[in-house]
Amino acid sequence: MKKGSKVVRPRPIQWLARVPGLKKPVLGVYDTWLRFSYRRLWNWHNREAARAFASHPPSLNPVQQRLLADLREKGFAHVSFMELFEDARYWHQLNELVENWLSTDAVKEGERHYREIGYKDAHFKEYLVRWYGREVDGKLIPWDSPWLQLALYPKVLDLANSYFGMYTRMYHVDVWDTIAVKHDGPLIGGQKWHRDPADIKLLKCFLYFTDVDEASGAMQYVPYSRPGEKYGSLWPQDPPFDGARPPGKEFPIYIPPCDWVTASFPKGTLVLADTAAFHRGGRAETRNRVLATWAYSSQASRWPRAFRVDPATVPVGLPDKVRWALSLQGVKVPSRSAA
Ligand SMILES: O=C(O)CCC(=O)C(=O)O
Ligand SMILES: [Fe+2]
Repeated sequence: MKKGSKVVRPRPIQWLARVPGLKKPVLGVYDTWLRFSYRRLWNWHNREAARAFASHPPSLNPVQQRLLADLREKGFAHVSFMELFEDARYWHQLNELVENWLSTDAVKEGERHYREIGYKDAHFKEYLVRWYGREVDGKLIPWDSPWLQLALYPKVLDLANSYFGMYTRMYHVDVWDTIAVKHDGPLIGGQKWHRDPADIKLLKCFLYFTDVDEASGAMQYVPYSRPGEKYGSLWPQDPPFDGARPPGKEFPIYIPPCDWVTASFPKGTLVLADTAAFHRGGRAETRNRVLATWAYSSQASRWPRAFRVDPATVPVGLPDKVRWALSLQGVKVPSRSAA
């Protein structure tokens, strides 16, 4: 397995790999099998989620249908929050939460530190101040987290599930403040062209709380670069272990800039992208980019969820799609009244 990959192996494999002398052979054989079988067994691993979804297909409104058509066609879509959610109060609530967060000392200190010295020896995603924190932390978040609720909002979740043709698994949620600083250091983290590692089909959402353009680190995306498409076989992922990071110099030779799109949109835009395709973003130079972001994979994904929902806060009687999204199927959760 590639160093640094976060893939979770089954318990028995983990135990066997702890026996002295067995680590290398056990992981070698297991990982070879996983690499061989992941794509081949993807539909099989997702069969129950697909069946459950097919037995209760959501009915999508015209806006959702347009987004779904765009996603299917090119892996990329956008819409204004108001057009999709039709709820000005909800938008103002979220916006106020973000404004309050941005004015906290912790965020201001994070921005100041990166602008003054942090950027000099940054090598991954130090250019972000994050509401919840690094992906690896598996942070415990409460059920009523406004950002979790946004990611589970039926209009968005139904769209994600329709794109996958199954009940999806939500694996990431956060709010990012992308710090603007002009410098000539190397591109780092998500600023370099890459395919995400979490699955062979993905859906990431980005809700803008600032106007976003190239100077504020807008994401760039290559339509038709998902597996199986025109650019899909260039620098493929290594599923389920890793995405891909093509060499920056060669990239524009194989994929000319006229085939890239830039997610420059006003505040209040929701951007949706299948990030198994090539994308990059987050090199802000003049203005910070502030967005909420969350992501869905298939159920087959071996990638760890970046957060945990505090089980004591989860209500009973959740819809199936939410239970699948949070892997709560079959899990008994205590009701609030019983607590
Ligand atoms: O900051 C960006 O626009 C890039 C983000 C990214 O690569 C990702 O969320 O997978
Ligand atoms: Fe990415």
